[in-house]
This record gives sequence, C-alpha cells and structure tokens, in this order.
Amino acid sequence: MKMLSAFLATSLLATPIAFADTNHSAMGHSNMGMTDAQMEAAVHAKATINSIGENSANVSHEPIPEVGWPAMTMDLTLAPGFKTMDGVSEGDSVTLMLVKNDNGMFEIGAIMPE
Ligand SMILES: [Cu+2]
Repeated sequence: MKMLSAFLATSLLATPIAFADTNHSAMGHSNMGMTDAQMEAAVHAKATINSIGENSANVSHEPIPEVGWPAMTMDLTLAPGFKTMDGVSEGDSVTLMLVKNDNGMFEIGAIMPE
C-alpha cells in the first residue's frame, strides 16, 4: 500500500511535466521552478514535519534507499518553486519530494500531506 501511494504521488506530480513536454513553445516550467533534470532525480520519503519556516523545514524522515540516507531528523531548504497541496502544520505526517539544487544538495520540492 505504501508503494502504491508513492506511485500515485509520483504520477500526479509527473503529469504537468509530461504535458509541458508536449508543448515546448509554451515552456510551462517557469511556474514550477524546477527543471526536468531535477524532476527526474527527485526522490520521495515519508516524513514528519517538526517545524516549517519561510525557507526551510525541520523534518524526521524515513530511510531513503535511493540516496543511501538512513532515517534522520534534519533541516532541509524549501526549493524555489516549492509546492504544497494544502497548508502543512508542525507534527503532520507527509510525503516529501526532494529535488537536487545546483550544488547537488537535496531540497524540498513539494510536501504532500498523508
Ligand atoms: Cu536526512
């Protein structure tokens, strides 16, 4: 079930990009703030939001095997174009979409409430 919900979240997020790619003259990326390369390198992780501010969030995330991260509590920057479906509050259980910035550091591209 966890795999299914992760798959659904990925599919939902991938849809606007696929659409943009069929219509390059419109270049619909400006309102996302993320490049195709960033989207392809994105990873997802279940996490609890400990605190969230203007530019960063402190999260406790589950292991992320794709990038070799164990479960941990850490601060993550909110990426340019950061999106959340609804308001996110401290203590919420969420799925994070992490994207790499220009320096190869992961930032939060989106937060999807459970
Ligand atoms: Cu971490």
